[in-house]
Amino acid sequence: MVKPWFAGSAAVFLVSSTLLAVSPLQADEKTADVQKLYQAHCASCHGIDRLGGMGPALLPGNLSRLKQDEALKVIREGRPATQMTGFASELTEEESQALAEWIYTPPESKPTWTLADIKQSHEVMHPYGSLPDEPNFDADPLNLFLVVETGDHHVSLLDGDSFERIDRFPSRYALHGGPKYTPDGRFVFFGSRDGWISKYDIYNQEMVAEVRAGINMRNIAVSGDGRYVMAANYLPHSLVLFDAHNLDPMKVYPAVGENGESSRVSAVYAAPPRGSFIAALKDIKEVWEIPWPMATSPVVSTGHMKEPIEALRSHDTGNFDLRRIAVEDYLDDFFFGPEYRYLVGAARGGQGARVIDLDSGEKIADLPLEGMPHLGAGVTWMLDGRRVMAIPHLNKGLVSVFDMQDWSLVKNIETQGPGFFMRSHENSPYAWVDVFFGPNSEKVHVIDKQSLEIVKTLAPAPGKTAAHVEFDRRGEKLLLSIWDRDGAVIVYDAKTLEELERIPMDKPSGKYNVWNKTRYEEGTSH
Ligand code: DHE
Repeated sequence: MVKPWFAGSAAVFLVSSTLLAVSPLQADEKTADVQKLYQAHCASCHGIDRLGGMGPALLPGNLSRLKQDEALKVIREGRPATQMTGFASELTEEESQALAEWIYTPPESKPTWTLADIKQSHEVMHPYGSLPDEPNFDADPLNLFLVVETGDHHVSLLDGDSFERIDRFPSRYALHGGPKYTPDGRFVFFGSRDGWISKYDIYNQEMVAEVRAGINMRNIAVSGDGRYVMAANYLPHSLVLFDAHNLDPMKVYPAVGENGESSRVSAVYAAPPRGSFIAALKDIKEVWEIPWPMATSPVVSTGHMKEPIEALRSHDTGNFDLRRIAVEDYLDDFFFGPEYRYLVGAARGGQGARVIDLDSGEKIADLPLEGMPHLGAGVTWMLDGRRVMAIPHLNKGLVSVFDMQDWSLVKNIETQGPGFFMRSHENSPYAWVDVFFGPNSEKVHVIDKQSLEIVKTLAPAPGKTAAHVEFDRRGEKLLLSIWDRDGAVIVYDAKTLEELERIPMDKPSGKYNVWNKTRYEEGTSH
């Protein structure tokens, strides 16, 4: 059965209580009134059809991170440091409330976003090759950090040695997923939940190109040679391929299974040793692999991938043709072994995880994981000569450690609540995991990677969520976010665990070190 287009929206059909209390005719009138209000006050920025414009899209799927009472507050008071002004003097409380409810209802007809729409959204501010090729700063260009600040939708560029800010620039509304660097670390691509891909030139601190891949996007991936970008969408159900130079759209892959069913795309990943993109499909039992053309020379050759990554590729078709791997379950949220031969995917509905051999397409193991393992947050390290992977759970206070040779469970480490992100570094004896959900969200655990015991629990800002760690390129220092409007990024000594510095930031979320990301460091996400 083909799913309705809005399936999975966090706020599916939030029908207004005021609408329920009235007759269908009155309800129609109310809807017409609120639509008029929307067209008069909101459409010029958010689009006549709520698909977004200068402001974000106002559709249920896009608003899933914003509670309705927060939306009402934004309508009344505006959003600081953005173009969104408050409408308290122009709209009555009732009108504001009606608008805040209506934007959480699906539109009458299914929104579309075609290749023509993508092309029309495309803007190149500085064509590839038009800006100087040398960094205009003295900092080590491979030890920079990008910090996404979700409070006022900005990004900070930090020197990874001095922690001075080199730049702070506005991002699109609600970035999600890690920004992805080109292998030389010069350019970075950001993806927003609204579907925007923004390419930023770190050496010149300029946004160089933008394009909108979809209406509700999950994330983006960049090919191992930095030449292609792939976007994964919930709405429409598609993957979209771009030339990374100027973000020219190349191809749209409608997400339709062999059986004709349409699917949301949960995420797309780059698998550099295979020379391919791997996509997770939410509503069909398939994993997709799309190989990119082979580069003429290897581009990344260090980090825990000791071989030049392009040379490791096990096939050489590279023609962007789709390979479908049939799987037994709906697989979501992936983790990959270091060589990208094995994929670990979480099965829908808390049914554990499956290990798939990407070469043969066969399932080789079931991982006994109850609940919701957050595989995207996993890290690996060597324990007694064997590689292990560790993952937190989204609904349990546990970190599960698996042996990646025989996929046996080594240990379940109990934590003070469910965690979201886990991080380490090859040079650090510790792995860090937050306690994102529940009453202990101010806490962060430090786990000894050899004894598998929690050796320290920090609560650096009582009452405020502390989450997401990223190490510097050498694994000597690390950054931790205090996830609050009056927040900060805290710099720690990775060995002594002493706090070194606190850099004020506006609700910082993820942090991304150029070296760790481009070298596929074992303790971080890619
Ligand atoms: Fe994320 C990465 C999925 C909710 C912040 N998140 C990812 C990735 C996936 C994912 C598949 C890896 C993609 C990548 O980096 O390219 N996230 C999901 C969900 O399915 C989930 C649970 C529900 C949803 O509605 O999307 C979800 N994520 C959240 C949040 O609520 C977070 C905490 C706040 C926010 O900004 O939305 C959040 N997700 C992040 C961050 C990363 C991320 C900061 C990148 C982490 C990294 O270090 O790479």
